[in-house]
Amino acid sequence: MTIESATDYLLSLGSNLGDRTLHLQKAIAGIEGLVGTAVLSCSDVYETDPVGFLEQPAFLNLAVSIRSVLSPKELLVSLLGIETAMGRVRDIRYGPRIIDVDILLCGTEVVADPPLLIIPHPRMHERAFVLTPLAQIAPDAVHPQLGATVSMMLETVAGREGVRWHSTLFQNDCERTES
Ligand code: X6L
Ligand code: MG
Ligand code: MG
Repeated sequence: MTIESATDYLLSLGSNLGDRTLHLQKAIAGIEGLVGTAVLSCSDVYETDPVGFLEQPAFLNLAVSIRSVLSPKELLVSLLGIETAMGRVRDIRYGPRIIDVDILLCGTEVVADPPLLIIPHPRMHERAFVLTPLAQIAPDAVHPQLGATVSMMLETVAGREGVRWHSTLFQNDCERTES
C-alpha cells in the first residue's frame, strides 16, 4: 500500500567556480539525501558559455529528474539549503556561483508563489544550457503553459552553439533502481 504520494520533478544544476564537477556531484548527493527523495536519472555534463552576465567563467550544467514526497515549496527550501550548506554566497546578480539548483518542471503542474517559487521555471525555454541536458533525460516532458515538449523547445532555442558536451558524471547514466 502506498502511504505517501510522490511527485516527479526536473531540475537544472550549474556551477562555474572552483571544482565545478565536484560541486555538481555534491549537490546531487545532497538531493539524494533529502527526505523521501530519489534521483531517477541524470544527464551528461555540458560546458556552457555564460548567459546574462557575460564576464564570468564558463559553467558546467546538467539536468536531473527526481521523485520526491516534498511539496514544491519544501523542495525549493531544501535546495536553497543545499546551496547554502555548500557555501554559496549570493552577491552579483546573475554572477558566478559554486552551485545553483533550479526547479524546472513539476510534472505538468503550474506552481506560483513568486518571486522565489515559479514552476515552470520562467525562462527555461529560452536557455540552451537548460534545454540541452534536459532533452537528454526528458525529451517528451511538456511545458504546461507553452504546450511544447523539451525537444521542441530545444529546436528553436537560441545559443545552442554555446553548449558543448563535457563529460559523463556517472557510468550508469545515474539511473537508479528502486530498492
Ligand atoms: C538579458 C538579461 C538576457 C538577462 C538574459 C539570462 C539572466 C540567464 C539570467 C538574461 C539572463 C540568466 C547560468 C548562466 C546564469 C548557468 C550558463 C540566468 C541566471 N546561470 N549561464 N547564467 N549557465 N551558461 O547555469 O540563468 S545567471
Ligand atoms: Mg539558475
Ligand atoms: Mg537558482
